[in-house]
Amino acid sequence: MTESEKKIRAKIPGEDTGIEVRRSLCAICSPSHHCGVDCYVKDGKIIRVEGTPEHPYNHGKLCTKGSSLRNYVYREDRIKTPLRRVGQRGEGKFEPISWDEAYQIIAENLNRVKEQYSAHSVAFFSGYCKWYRPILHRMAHVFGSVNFGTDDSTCVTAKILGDKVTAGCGAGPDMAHARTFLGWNYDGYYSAHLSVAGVQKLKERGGKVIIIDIRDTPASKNLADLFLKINPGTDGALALGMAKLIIENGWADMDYVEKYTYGFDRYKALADQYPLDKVAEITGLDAEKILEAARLYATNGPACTNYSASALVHHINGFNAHRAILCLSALTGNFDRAGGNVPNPPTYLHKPAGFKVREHEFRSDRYPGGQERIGAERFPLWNQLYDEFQAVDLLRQLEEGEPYPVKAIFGMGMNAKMLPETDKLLAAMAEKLDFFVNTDLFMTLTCKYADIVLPACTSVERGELKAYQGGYLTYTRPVIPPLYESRSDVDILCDLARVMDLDDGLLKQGYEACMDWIIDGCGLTVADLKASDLPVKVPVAKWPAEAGKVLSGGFKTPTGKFEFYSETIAAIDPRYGLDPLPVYTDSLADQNDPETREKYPFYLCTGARLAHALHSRIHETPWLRSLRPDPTVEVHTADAARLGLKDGDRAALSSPYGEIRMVVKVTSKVKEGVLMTLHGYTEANVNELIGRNHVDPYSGFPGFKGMRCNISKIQEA
Ligand SMILES: Nc1nc2c(c(=O)[nH]1)N[C@H]1C(S)=C(S)[C@@H](COP(=O)(O)OP(=O)(O)OC[C@H]3O[C@@H](n4cnc5c(=O)[nH]c(N)nc54)[C@H](O)[C@@H]3O)O[C@H]1N2
Ligand SMILES: Nc1nc2c(c(=O)[nH]1)N[C@H]1C(S)=C(S)[C@@H](COP(=O)(O)OP(=O)(O)OC[C@H]3O[C@@H](n4cnc5c(=O)[nH]c(N)nc54)[C@H](O)[C@@H]3O)O[C@H]1N2
Ligand SMILES: [Mo]
Repeated sequence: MTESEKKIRAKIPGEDTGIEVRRSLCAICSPSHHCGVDCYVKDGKIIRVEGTPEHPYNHGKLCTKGSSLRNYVYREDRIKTPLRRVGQRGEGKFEPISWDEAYQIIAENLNRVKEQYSAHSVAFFSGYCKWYRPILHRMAHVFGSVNFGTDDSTCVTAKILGDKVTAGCGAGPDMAHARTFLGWNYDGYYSAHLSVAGVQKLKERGGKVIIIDIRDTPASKNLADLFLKINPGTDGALALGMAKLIIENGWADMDYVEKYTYGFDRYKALADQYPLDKVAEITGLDAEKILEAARLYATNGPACTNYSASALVHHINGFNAHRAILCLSALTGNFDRAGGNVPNPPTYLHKPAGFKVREHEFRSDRYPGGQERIGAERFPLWNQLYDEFQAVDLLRQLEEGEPYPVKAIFGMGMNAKMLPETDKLLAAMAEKLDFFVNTDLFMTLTCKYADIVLPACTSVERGELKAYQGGYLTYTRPVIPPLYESRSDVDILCDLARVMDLDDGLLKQGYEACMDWIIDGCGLTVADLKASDLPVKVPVAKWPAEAGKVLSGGFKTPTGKFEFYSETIAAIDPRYGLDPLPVYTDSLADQNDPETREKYPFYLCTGARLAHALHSRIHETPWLRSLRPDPTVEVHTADAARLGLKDGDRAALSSPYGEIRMVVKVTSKVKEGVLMTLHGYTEANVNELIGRNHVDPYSGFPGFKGMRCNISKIQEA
């Protein structure tokens, strides 16, 4: 072997090897992360991926998912060309067509529905991807439809709305200055790996960590000084019980409460209903541990809290559970205080970066009005506070056609498996829609129901704008050209704006012009950003966020205070029965009749994060699938013994809505009586077990993490 051949085998970049390192970001996972990656490219192909050491966000680190980026990009089931359906909806028979043809068919059909029904009968929907959303959102409005919806209908928004009604805004943990970290359903190792270092540093400084989770996790094992393994869905009761202890023991910051909060007396009266013995009974926790958690959090301050994006608000009592936990931070004077939770408004696509851009204006300036969004009638709080339709109501509106029919869906990464009763949703789409187009990387179950399927490209095949904490903006450049005939989502949207001759000069100019409009005023242009292959510090950025601004400037709530008692909720029509206080209710309240209890004795928790999985999108990525080859249900040792279940057995999981099959994993990490599974598998989709009406009435969020269920062994023939 020659020297040069050896270097090629070792993948060493250089002129002699023809290997070049090009930089991009990995967009497989949560948009709040998106690590910088170094892609080693030879002959137009990515041959190696590493974390970018100089990247200000991930500093060279890469998780399990990012490490499989190459395997993801080159998956064989990538959609290669635009496709037109030739079989029945759902059958999966398509023929390739040209981009021009696809655009023409889309334009004709969307305009036809608009003429025959109305523009609102066309719903624009985005799955988990966030990067193209400002363009899609604006396009929906310019087309004339109020109906833009996304996975925000089930992700984090319930928490955001809880923050809004209580404090006017959200507030992140100020880990650098805290003495105590209350990791309420925190397991960064699985869901946000770069956040773990901050907790480790706090421990190194002698700080204390409390973890509250329903299962043993790496965080409970490696980080917790105090671990509360709580009964699922009972967190609201724990938070109210802790409030009672904090008030009773004189640990509350009453100066703060008097100066900055509203509704304390009513909140105290509510907390009084949760004495320690009752809370211990509900939560399944030792009374001493509850007392210790309350004492530590309230007296070893400043203390900050993790507010999870989904774990709590995926219970039908989760909106109020989140509010009850948030209230503890005001009760102890930790909201907007250094070392507590400090507001830090999002810059772009939910990501705080210390400066403002015109994203909101770009999205909403062209809002057409003239009709209520999908879900408006059923979820008034959501509708009042969030500028998207509530997709959880899509199935009902499709079926009933009330208050008006939905006749077309323009989907990007739309994945029906994300929503309850997936099979019914797909059936309703097949039956009721005149036209459905979906754009994805892969031929998913949902794509099979589309009339037209468009091939999108991945993050390494496109350029995109992204903000990073620390005051950074980046505009990536493609590492390789789009594979096959795939295109970048935003190019597809801007092409369509031209083909449909939409009345919007900005969209017709293309993505870069739109981004320049959005970042106008930051002191940088897209051209400046493109000149660097690393994120660029924005001159006007202020980082880190300063504590105390809300306390001095006033809370953006009706009373200008932190509202233990929400006047926003009090103003909602009483027939909805929404309580202005963060009351605790049973997370299975709608399933407690004796028959259902008996038939479905288990508590099913779906989708708690694991390192190798992300929703539906990487179950089919071979390297990642190899880490857990089967859709698996975790069963407690005692339950398994009682039911005669062993590791590797096949079992049927059933609920009043359906039945799926999974492989058993016996463990003592979960609690007795609880079953845990991932979501997003096509062959074992847990959302077929979750009822469409099993939702939190405040947010509309489905109870993904709390549903009655049964399990039984399948006797193999
Ligand atoms: N049972 C249960 N259900 C849940 C949850 C749970 O915990 N349990 N979690 C909920 C939460 S929090 C969320 S966020 C949602 C996630 O909801 P989903 O939207 O289902 O998330 P994904 O499956 O990651 O992505 C949807 C699709 O986007 C495609 N995609 C990936 N990249 C691109 C791209 O660049 N362009 C385009 N056009 N498509 C792309 C993927 O291939 C995939 O088919 O699921 C919710 N549903
Ligand atoms: N690897 C990976 N990372 C992800 C994702 C992914 O799919 N895979 N998804 C991303 C997305 S879209 C989101 S929304 C976020 C979600 O991020 P998180 O909100 O952090 O979500 P989880 O990891 O599901 O939940 C955190 C912990 O809460 C626990 N938990 C579940 N139910 C309860 C309960 O009733 N009470 C208590 N106290 N704890 C409970 C779980 O066991 C889990 O360990 O993660 C993001 N990061
Ligand atoms: Mo999410």
